[in-house]
Amino acid sequence: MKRITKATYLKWYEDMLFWRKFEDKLAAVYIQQKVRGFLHLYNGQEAVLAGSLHAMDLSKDKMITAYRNHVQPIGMGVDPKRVMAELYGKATGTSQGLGGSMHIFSKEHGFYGGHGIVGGQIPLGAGMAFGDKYNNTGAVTLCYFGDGAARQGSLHETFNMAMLWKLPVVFIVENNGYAMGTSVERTANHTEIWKLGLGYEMPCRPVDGMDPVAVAKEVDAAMEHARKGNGPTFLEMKTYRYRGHSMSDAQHYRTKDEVAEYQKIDPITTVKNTLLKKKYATEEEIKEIDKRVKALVKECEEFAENSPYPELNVMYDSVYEQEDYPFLPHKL
Ligand SMILES: Cc1ncc(C[n+]2csc(CCOP(=O)(O)OP(=O)(O)O)c2C)c(N)n1
Ligand SMILES: [Mg+2]
Repeated sequence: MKRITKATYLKWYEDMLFWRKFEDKLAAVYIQQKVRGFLHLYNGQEAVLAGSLHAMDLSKDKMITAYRNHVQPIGMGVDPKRVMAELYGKATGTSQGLGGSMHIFSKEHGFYGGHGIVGGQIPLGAGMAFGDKYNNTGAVTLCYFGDGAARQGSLHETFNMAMLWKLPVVFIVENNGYAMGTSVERTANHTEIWKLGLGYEMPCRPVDGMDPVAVAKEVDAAMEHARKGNGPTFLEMKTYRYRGHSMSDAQHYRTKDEVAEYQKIDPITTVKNTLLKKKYATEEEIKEIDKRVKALVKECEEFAENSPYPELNVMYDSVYEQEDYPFLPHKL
């Protein structure tokens, strides 16, 4: 694995803080109705992404996830201004403003969405890995999904085939404790989701998803395993989301104390404390980073605000049309 150095911790702090503040800004502009539709925020789960990115080879590896998907493409190199513009529905967005919050996508950066069908991305992730194995690219796909998605039948079909064909994919469940308002305890007779891999003899492990170091180590080992042709691994990231499922969630299913408990092990605070303890940064230097983050979030907001909405024709350009399509005659 690439060494975890002072530079890594500094990057983790700045990246994670930026992702957190980016999401906070989205929450604010959503309330002002500048961003519409559904909005699912990643606050609390940042260490999963930070650790994963450390293990990836961004020149070729791929990522696919669910609808909690604004900051992953940013981590993979997509311009955050374009992500914010996409959420605003503006022409300068990653999908010309036609995708919105749940469908950020950038093939160029190896980020394949952005999927609203719970568990829909699990077979798609295996398909991407199949393509890489077939074409001998040496790339590995990281396929993320939630604890709720882990209960979908598509997981079982995919795990079976991924093992049979030894596909270069790492399945990562981000167990944040809840699927909308339904706790993991209420969805199954056991709560150790990683054990679902055992039935397929797939290597599987639980990981502290609040610690980017633990995440980086486990994702790196799983990616190496896949790159050597040994097939998939299933990792359960034990994590937590601070905000509601989406912006319309009143959160009656949990207490404020529960959220506060997890905030005590917040990955951003932990990394900041490490920076200070190891003397990798002074309080002053941390303030400088905080300032840079604030300025970049502002830049994203201004870019999105000042961008035009798409031209009307874009809507038609994006619809499949075939004049001689053999429609069946309609019968009442
Ligand atoms: C097939 C399908 N069923 C139901 C829904 C409605 N739905 C949207 S999100 C969600 C919960 C998913 O929770 P989880 O997988 O734990 O992800 P998290 O939101 O916690 O990241 C449900 C049931 C959906 N989008 N797709
Ligand atoms: Mg969940």
